[in-house]
Amino acid sequence: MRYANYVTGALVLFSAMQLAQADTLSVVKNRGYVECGVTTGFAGFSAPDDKGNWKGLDVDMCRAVAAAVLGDASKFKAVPLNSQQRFTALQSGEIDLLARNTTVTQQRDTALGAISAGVNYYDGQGFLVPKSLKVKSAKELDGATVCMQTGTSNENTMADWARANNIHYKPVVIEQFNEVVNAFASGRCDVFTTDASGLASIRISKMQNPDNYVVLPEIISKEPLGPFVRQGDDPWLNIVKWSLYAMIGAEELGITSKNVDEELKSANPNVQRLLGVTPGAGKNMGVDEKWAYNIIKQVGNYGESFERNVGMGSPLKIARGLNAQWTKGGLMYALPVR
Ligand SMILES: N[C@@H](CCC(=O)N[C@@H](CS)C(=O)NCC(=O)O)C(=O)O
Repeated sequence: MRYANYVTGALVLFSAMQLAQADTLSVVKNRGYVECGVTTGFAGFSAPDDKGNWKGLDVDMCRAVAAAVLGDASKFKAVPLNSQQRFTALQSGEIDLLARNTTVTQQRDTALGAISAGVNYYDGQGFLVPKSLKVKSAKELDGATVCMQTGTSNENTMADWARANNIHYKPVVIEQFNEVVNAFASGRCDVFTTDASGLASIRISKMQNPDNYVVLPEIISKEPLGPFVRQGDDPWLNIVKWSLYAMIGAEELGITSKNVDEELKSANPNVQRLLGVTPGAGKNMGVDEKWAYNIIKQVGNYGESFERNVGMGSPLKIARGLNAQWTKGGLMYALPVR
């Protein structure tokens, strides 16, 4: 019921706004920065550091688009949004881009006036529990109180999974992220359910003693997370989509923020096209031929961003898993720039 209201409300707002800003590229160029929807603070994916600079794998999407369009990765404004607020902010034109652990689903990609621009993290929904609960498997959660956030895909997935597995649970659904976290930390609920990446982040950055908590082995859904833009603005959709592909493709080609200047001399035609040495890709999108060079130089390739923000070089220590390159058994596969 709650979810239905949220969807209906969003649709009403969408039709009222009627794509007020169809030409997002011009709007962004004139404004001089990208308005980028992120979370209210989710370590590793989108959170401000102690100096107030927004960092994370999703924030790198904001930075990549800023680098591609404006030549400067710092020219974006992070707009913090909770799960419930995100699609309305996109529909109303408050943001140019939603880059915030958002699962691509058929409904979101069609009926909300939003459209997916790719997947920057393949995830699945899981469960975080205190070790004191003495539960080793999600199958033992019958009778548990389960915390989750309003307006997430996690609400419905939890209900579907519980029904299928004949598990009865008491949902505690809260709109503000920090309030759900506090409800869980204080024992108001036994379990926190959301994307496994989110659970890793919550465990490390929000729990006073991470060692007292464990993520259960079951992953109950596919949660392909990625950026969204408004429907009806294909040139902008292309820019966001190809900014992500530039990062993924650069990793496949072995181009990094460190060696990108060297790579300008590469004899590989794929490298030459991506870096704008052979022009065309920039013109096709109405941006500078150095669009991908600027992304790679200032933000790094996908692997660099992954390691720095959520991988082994970060507190989260998440393995590449499904997010490895397709050449290494993962799902990250950039479409070719040619
Ligand atoms: N991938 C799921 C869940 C994403 C989500 O919003 N997760 C919560 C985690 S509990 C979150 O990011 N909260 C941060 C916030 O609201 O600022 C979805 O797209 O619905």
